[in-house]
Amino acid sequence: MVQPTRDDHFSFGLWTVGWPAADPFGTATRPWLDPVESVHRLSDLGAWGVTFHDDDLIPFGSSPDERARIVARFRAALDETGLVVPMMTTNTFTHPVFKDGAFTSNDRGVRRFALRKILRNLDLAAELGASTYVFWGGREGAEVDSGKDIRAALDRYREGIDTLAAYVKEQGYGIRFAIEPKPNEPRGDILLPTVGHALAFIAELEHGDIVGVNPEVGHEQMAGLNYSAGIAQALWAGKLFHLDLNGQRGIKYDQDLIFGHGDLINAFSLVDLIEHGGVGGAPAYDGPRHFDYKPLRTEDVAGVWDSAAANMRTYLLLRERAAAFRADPEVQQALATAGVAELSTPTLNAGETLADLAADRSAFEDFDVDKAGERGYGFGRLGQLAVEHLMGAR
Ligand code: GLT
Ligand code: MN
Ligand code: MN
Ligand code: MN
Repeated sequence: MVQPTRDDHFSFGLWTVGWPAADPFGTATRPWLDPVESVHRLSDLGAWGVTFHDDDLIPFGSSPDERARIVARFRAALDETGLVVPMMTTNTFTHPVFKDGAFTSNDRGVRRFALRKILRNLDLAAELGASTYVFWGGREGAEVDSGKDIRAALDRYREGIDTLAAYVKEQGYGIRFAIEPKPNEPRGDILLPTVGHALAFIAELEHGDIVGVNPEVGHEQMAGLNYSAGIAQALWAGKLFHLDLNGQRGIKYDQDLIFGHGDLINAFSLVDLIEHGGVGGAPAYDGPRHFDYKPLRTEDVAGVWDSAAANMRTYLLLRERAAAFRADPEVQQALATAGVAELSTPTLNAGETLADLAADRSAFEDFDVDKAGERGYGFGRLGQLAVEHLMGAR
């Protein structure tokens, strides 16, 4: 039951297990990891997919020949293991050229270079069968307010995304874009800092039909927000195209901990939502369960693979606990007491007009506000039942 299989659709970024653990205060603590080895190890652990930035696989500045050779070797590993590439992305943040951003750099030459770098990687994504292309704009931002014209930056962001989306449609690639919000780090303030900002931006695009979001647990929590509530709104908008699972403990630097190694109660509600939040308890989201975490800097190579397995195991355990929570008659009773299902009934009757409502004395003149005000919803009891299931106490 807690043994991952391909059907679970777990995927990992090459940059996660492959992180050599250099941070702003110290050098790498682990050796470079060959992407081909990562493919084999992830496959052995029961993962289904692998994702990557262009530069994770093909070092920045490689010649066309080198590029072709590296891709062919990587492809052979995919063929051998059966691992798929469900998502790809571009590194538009490591090289100094991107220090003021890619789509939104004040330097127009940098913006044009960024578009070219992404364009050729979109061709590779199509070649490898990826259906989602992520845009994490970590360098799209500023530290000095007067140094960045935010409205112009949003114009350029929109121009960039629309130009690339038009290309994908023209080529018939069948790729959808997913914007990944983050409030800060590495920039002091990043554009499109939360799921809500990204959804509002997408509504302004010409090709917004193929653009959604890729929310990361830690990034929303860095902004003090409720991740599973943000995921619910993205689902409601029809825009949850992908997600990044990890752990974060409060409002601080981006921790990228193992999934569940942070706000475990919110991780529980997230798994419950995506696994059972659809019609009749079906999954509400059927895309990849993608882990974007970093093995702790203190771990050796064995610890890297332990931690990769831990992400999947935690997810599966939460899925088990959420199913038990839903099946528990006391939980069903508590849900009824709380009126959770009642919220799905429209507030007006079918065909009822505002005049009908105004004429309905039971809605106002005869409505017993004091009695309605006395109702106990029992949310505390419901929350405790969730915690007890989570703790394996029920
Ligand atoms: C980077 C970032 C992640 C993004 C990756 C995609 S790169 O590691 O911190 O959250 O998902 O570009
Ligand atoms: Mn992160
Ligand atoms: Mn990260
Ligand atoms: Mn991420």
